[in-house]
Amino acid sequence: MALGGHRLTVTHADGYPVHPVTGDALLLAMGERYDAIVQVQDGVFPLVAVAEGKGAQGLAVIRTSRGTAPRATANPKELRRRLLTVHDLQATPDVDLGPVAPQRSHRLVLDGNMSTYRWTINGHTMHGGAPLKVRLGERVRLVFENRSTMFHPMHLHGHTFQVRRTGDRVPGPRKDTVIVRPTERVVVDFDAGNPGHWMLHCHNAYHAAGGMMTELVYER
Ligand SMILES: [Cu+2]
Repeated sequence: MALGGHRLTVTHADGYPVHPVTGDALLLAMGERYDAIVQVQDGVFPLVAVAEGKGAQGLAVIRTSRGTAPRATANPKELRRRLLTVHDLQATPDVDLGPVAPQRSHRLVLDGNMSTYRWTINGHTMHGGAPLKVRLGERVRLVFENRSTMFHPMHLHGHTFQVRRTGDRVPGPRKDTVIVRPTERVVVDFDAGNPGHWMLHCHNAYHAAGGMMTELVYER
């Protein structure tokens, strides 16, 4: 998404503060939330969200003075300038989980295709796979590997995680939903501090309904 004629300064990811970063466009998925500050100019401007992999887009209009409204097909040049992604962001120290070594790690291979419309985690749909186990007090690592050609915004209930940037060591933002792009590997860490049975699923509802869900459970 982008706002024509403006730059965006992202300040929060899924409600958690990040060191502010300025760019022209922002990549976000179903379930993700970003806060951004813009210095609104004088005029009428298109706020455009372009759907990945489709020839469709959404439009809102920001108006601060008289002028002609942009067309529904408005295509601001900001969309082709600096695109901010989750990997540009870093949590502020007050919400950084710190460099604790994970005591447990789960690998989650995301797969599926448009012809069968069966979307899987480690080869299983929700009803076929074993739950992911954790124990109270552990630092847990989730490693998402996307082997499909679709984006998967992965969302964990009951917890927030910290995305690890390149090399798995650089701390990224605190979040509860993270996009895993095709062929991408994304690493997140969280503290297991909320016993229960929690869903972990793709936030593209069509993919979740097609099977891309699993459960996180606490061992005693
Ligand atoms: Cu998905």
